[in-house]
Amino acid sequence: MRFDVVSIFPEYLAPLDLSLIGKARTEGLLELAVHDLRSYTQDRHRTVDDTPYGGGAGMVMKPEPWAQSLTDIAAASPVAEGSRPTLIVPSPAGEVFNQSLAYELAEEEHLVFACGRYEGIDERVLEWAADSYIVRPVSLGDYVLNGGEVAVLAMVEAIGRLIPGVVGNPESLIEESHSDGLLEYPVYTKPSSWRERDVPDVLLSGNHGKIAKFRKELQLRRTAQRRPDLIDILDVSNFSKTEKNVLWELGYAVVNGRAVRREDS
Ligand code: J9Q
Repeated sequence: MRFDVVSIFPEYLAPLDLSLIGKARTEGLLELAVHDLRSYTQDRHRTVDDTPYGGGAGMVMKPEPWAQSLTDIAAASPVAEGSRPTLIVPSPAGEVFNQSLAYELAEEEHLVFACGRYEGIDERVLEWAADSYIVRPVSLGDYVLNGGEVAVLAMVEAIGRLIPGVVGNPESLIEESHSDGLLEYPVYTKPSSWRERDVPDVLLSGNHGKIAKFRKELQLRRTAQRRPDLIDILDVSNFSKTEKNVLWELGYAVVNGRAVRREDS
């Protein structure tokens, strides 16, 4: 798999030389190049931004340096004739990045990331790029970053680790893929008693049936507390009597295979 990243702050992407992704690059499992947008400018000041038409705060990234860089990168793309690389544009106005999008993008042969700064990239770049790329504006979530670089670090890690051979222990990946739409249960290690806090007894019992039941209950409790939006979309049609009882205790009834909030009374 090949990744290209275009940024006016290429040093921001230095963490991709380290750890899991750095090792995968060294081992040839993935190719990654970072390009300085300013190297595609033509003027003596290497200008990448200008004032917005129509007024408003801040600056907008000029189209031509983007066109120069994206043309070069598309020309060197490893994708087959008649197919297009994917251009990911980090933007708070994009579709939200999640694990299912990570799986989808991990199937691609060539991903190009365009890191915007300031108020964003001239919109015509995204329209123009659609001739040679599948263009996807992507958001990391509803908060404001100064630019796309940190979003790209997160996405490259989430996608890169799904490439076969990148994660040393593939059992971790299999376990994740079987994740059941609930938050993970809490984990503990030695010592069993630490600063007057004990690991729950059941985890020391060796009773694997009881342990599984205990963990599922904790998953349900913390999901209801922290991510009620996940409870709303949960398929509970195959839930056991005890699991349904936990949901009831948490204020939910089971209706048509869904957990629905009971009236407060
Ligand atoms: C480029 N706020 O924010 C959330 N996901 C992406 C972003 C973002 C931003 C500014 C520029 C990306």
